[in-house]
Formats: sequence, structure tokens, C-alpha cells
Amino acid sequence: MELPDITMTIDGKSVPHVAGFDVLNPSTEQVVAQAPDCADDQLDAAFDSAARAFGDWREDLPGRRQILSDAADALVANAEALAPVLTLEQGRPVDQAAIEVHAAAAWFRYFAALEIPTEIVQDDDAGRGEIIRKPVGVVGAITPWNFPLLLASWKLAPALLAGNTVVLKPSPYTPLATLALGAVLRDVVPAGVLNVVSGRDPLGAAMTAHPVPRKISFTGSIATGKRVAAAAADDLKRVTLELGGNDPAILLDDVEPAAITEKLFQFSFSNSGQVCSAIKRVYVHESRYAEVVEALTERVRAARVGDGFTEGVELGPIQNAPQYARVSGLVSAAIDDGATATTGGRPMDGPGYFFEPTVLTGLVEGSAIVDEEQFGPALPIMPYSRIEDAVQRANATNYGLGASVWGTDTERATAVAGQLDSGSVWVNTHMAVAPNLPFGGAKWSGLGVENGPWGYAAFTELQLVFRAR
Ligand code: TXE
Repeated sequence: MELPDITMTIDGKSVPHVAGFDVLNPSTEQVVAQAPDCADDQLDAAFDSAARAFGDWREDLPGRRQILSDAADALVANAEALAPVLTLEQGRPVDQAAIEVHAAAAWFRYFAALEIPTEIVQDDDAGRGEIIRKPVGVVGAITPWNFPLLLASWKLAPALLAGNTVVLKPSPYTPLATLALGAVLRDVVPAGVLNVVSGRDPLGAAMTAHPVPRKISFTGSIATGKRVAAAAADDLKRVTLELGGNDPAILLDDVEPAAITEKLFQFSFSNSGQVCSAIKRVYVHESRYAEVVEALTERVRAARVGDGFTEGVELGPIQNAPQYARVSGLVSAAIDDGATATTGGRPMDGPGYFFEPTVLTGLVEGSAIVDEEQFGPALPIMPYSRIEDAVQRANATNYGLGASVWGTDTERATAVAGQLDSGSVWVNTHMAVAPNLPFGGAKWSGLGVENGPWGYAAFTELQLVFRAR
């Protein structure tokens, strides 16, 4: 496959690089490209150009709206070129990769049109107080390898709408589509407003330590998120952290297993489980347990796993070697401890980081695959008898991204959902994520919120203008 332009974008231009690093196709383990390894002076140049561009960019809200809308059009126009790049580096089936490109465009479109209401907090004999939202300045955006373009759009669209300029860095595992996005937007966004650099993990650390950005918006692991927060504290950069999850789904005693099996499968296994807000553990009332395990096992067994370029494939590989080793280790440790894989349980024959989609029973808390984020195609299902216990077990964790409750009596399910400690709770669905819906983690799953007016506000400094009467 011929790759599009994967050079870095700095100050509106393609920049040559001297050093590069290998990018692999996770379906074949073959090197598919050398991505640019951003040098120190190139990172400085990217931040300097963002700082220069900020002065004009912040002044023109209607112009910014138009450019965000043009960016959405450019993404759609280039979807057929970008989707295969995503599949090549990330592994996901190419039809799902195309959905990601269109979803990223939808985020740009949403923010292009987002109303920013005037906020008057006081208007009386004493005076008038109005809230003004000012851009923070230059933003460093750091993204992970599971949805490179979509998660970039969650940062770029609100940051740019608010009048900030951005330096974006994708994961070293999946830099190609993001670099290509930078190239596509060179003709759309004024020079310096959006810079795209790539490099190994130390480049992320260099961004968080850099004196120019006033905000870091980060999506990735909890461990790295804590490092970002610590680094940002030095000069009090603002941070938004969207970190890992270990989302529970609680199935009440009035669920109809046949009606929800496909949804449970999709919300647990799509993108081979590599979704921050995927279902990562399931608690089922004991009266329905056998039925749910059987139905889900059958669906998971039927899942078509393979190279994302093969017609009809539903699930691609695990994205990278360390993650493959981690998922394999968690599943084999669970089985060694007495868990049963009702389907799957083993790595598949290579090449490629393919792992059999797996359903695990016979587990309780204390097992690593229940207590930690597996981020892969393996799902523990556990029975409970009292709903109070299920809620307590669901909450007994440092994670708090999403959670869901499933039942025919929606009022009752909603009441249970209200007892769960997470940034989002969903009733009879999971992973309901959209540009207008706030998304953020409680506890160690994050800091701050993305999307909607809240996500926009996170890229601003709040200023009170108070006029005495
Ligand atoms: O993430 P990292 P990894 C979870 C998932 C997975 C684990 C590890 O559980 O097993 O994270 O994935 C950049 N300062 N999630 O190791 O390291 C890095 O280059 C600043 C959940 O790939 O957190 C990349 O661009 N940045 C998650 C980004 O951080 C640094 C999605 C994320 O990488 C840095 C992915 C540093 N010191 C993994 N070191 C989700 N929330 O969806 C690295 N980076």
C-alpha cells in the first residue's frame, strides 16, 4: 500500500527529519514505515510557531468556526485515504477505521457550531458580573494508540474553537494516520495553528516539560497520566487527563439475555477490547448467570478475527507486542488460578498479535484480570446474589471511567446506576460517547472532562468581568 504524506507538520510546512523509528503492522509484525523522530530543535520550532500563530488565531471566532467546518470536510474528503492507514498501523478492520475518520469529522463539525452563551452571574444594584472564556494559549495534545484520529479530534476541535493553537503528538505505535491528518489540514488551518510531531515516548515527556504550552491534554495510561500531572505542576500547566478504565456492567435479575448479547459483545470486544470505556468486567445476577455466560460465549466464539484488510473480519489483532504480552499474561494467570475459559484463552498462531476472544468464569476480585484494566479481548463474567454486593464490588476500585446497569425495569436500573462511582453511568447501553456528551473519569480514571461545552471550557481560562454600578 502506498502511504500518504507522513512527514511532520511544523509552521504549516512539511519538515524533513533526520532520524526515524519503525512502525509495525500488528497483523503481520512487519515494519511498514519509518516515522519521523522529532528532534529537540524541531519541537522548539513547533511550539514557537504555535505561540506566534496564537495572536491572530485567538481574535477571530467566526473564522475559527469556518476553519473547523472546513477541517471536517477535509477529513471526509480524505476518509478513503486515511482509513487504510489506520488499519495498517492499528489493526482494526478497515470499515471500522473509516467510521473513526467520519466520527473525527463529526467532532470538528460539532465544535464548529457549538453555541457559546453569554454567562451573566450577577446583574443587580451592586453591579454586573460576566464570565469571559479566554483561550489558555498553546496546547500540547498527546494521544494513545487505540483511536488515534478520533481521540485527537476530541482535543483539536474544542482547543481550536476556544482560540488556542496546538502541538499534537500521537503514540509511537500509531503515528502514521495522525501525521497524514496534519498534512491534510496544512491547506485548511493557518500556519502554526496546528503542528503535528512524532517521536518515541520521551517526546511526550519533553512536551509536558516544555515552557511554551500552557495546557496538556492527555489520553493514555494511568501511570503516564500521573507523570504528566507531576510534570505539569512545575509551571502549573493546566491538564486534562483521560486515563484507563475498568468499567463494570451490572446485569439485574430482570435482564433478557438474548436481547442484550450482541450489545454486550460489541461494548466489550469492539476494537479487540482496546477501548478505555469498554466493558471490562460483568456482574450478573445468579438467576441469569448460566444463560448470560452461554449466550455471550456463543457470540464471542463466532467472532471473526483476522487482518483488518480481510473482508468480513470483526476483530483485529492486539495493537502492540507489550499489550499482547500483557493480555496473554493476565489470561494465563487467571486460568492457572482456576478460572475457566468458556471460549478462547490462548494466543493464536502467528504472525500478528492475535489473541482468541475469551470469556472467563470462575473468577472473583483479587484476580488481576478483574482488578486491573486488561485492555484486550478477554472478559471476566461473575455472578452475584445481592445487588448491594454487586454495587460494592463494582465500586471497590481506583478506576472510575464508565459503568452500566442493565435491566427491563429501567427505573430500577437507573436507581442502581446512581450508586456507581464513575464519570459516566449508562442504563441498558455502554460507551454512549458523542461530541455533545461530557466524558471523563472519576478517581484515577482521569482529571477533567472532554466533549460538549465542558470540554470546550477545559481549553479556556475563566475570567470574571465585574462592573460596579
Ligand atoms: O500508554 P501510555 P501505553 C492503557 C492500557 C494500556 C496501557 C499502556 O491499559 O495497557 O495504557 O499503553 C505518551 N509524558 N491505555 O503504554 O504510555 C505516549 O508516547 C508524556 C488506556 O501505550 O500512557 C503516547 O502518546 N507523554 C488508554 C501516550 O503518552 C508520554 C489508551 C499514551 O501512552 C510519556 C491507551 C511521558 N512521560 C492505553 N510517556 C485510554 N485511556 O484509552 C509516554 N507518553
